[in-house]
Amino acid sequence: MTMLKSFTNEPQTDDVTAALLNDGGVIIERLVEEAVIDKVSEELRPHFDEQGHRFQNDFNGYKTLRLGGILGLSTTSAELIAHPDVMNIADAMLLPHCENYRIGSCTAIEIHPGEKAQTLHRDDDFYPIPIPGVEFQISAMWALDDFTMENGATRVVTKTHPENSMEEMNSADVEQAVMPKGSVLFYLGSTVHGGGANRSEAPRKGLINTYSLGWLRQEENHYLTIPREVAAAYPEHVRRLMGYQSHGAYLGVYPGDPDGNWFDS
Ligand SMILES: O=C(O)CCC(=O)C(=O)O
Repeated sequence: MTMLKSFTNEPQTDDVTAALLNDGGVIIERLVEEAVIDKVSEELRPHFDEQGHRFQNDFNGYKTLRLGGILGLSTTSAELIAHPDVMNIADAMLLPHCENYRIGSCTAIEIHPGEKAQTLHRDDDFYPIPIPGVEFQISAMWALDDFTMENGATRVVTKTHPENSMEEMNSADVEQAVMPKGSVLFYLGSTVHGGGANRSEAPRKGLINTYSLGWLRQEENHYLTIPREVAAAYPEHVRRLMGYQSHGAYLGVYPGDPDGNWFDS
């Protein structure tokens, strides 16, 4: 059981964002068909096996496989990354503070049996200057397997207050995002969270996508991570999410900018 609010049956964006702002995290259950999830998992599998170990360290763990640059590895992942309901939540949360937003990072994470719980952390902390009342990003964590208490469902410190120090966090407020495969957990950039320990016998696979305000530097440099021709083959709304768009008339302009912000377009 999780105390995080879980919606089913096409919830209203307002209800989801209200729960997200109130609790720091919220789940929409079974937002996509299992077939889509299975296709993403199938596309990622060889990459997990070949290079998933490269990201192992004290923070990510040594029994966890990870992958970045997901749009370069799995074209089906765009169905999750640019899912219309995710875009609605991101619009509501981020557009009050920017003209457009983009992917911060896309990371696939497979936590293997025996992995310990990840250190709790706050994603917004890598931006050096906080702005009270402004979330720099939101995250959408897709369950590519069922997420259970035993297999390492993401831990979320509910009602995290951005001004609280990590030491002030109460372990009683840590909830696990238990959810069936195909569900998505949203949490705020200010929400303290981390991967859970895997005490089960099978791996737990998830895909976390962050969306950050358009005037911030992206966590993962998509122009250099996703091969140019792969990026070009995606539809415009996905290319824009990768960062192929300027923010207003002055930030990140380039020849071919889809809004015509380059001086000679
Ligand atoms: O795997 C998870 O459930 C969360 C991972 C996470 O928060 C991170 O790696 O930053």
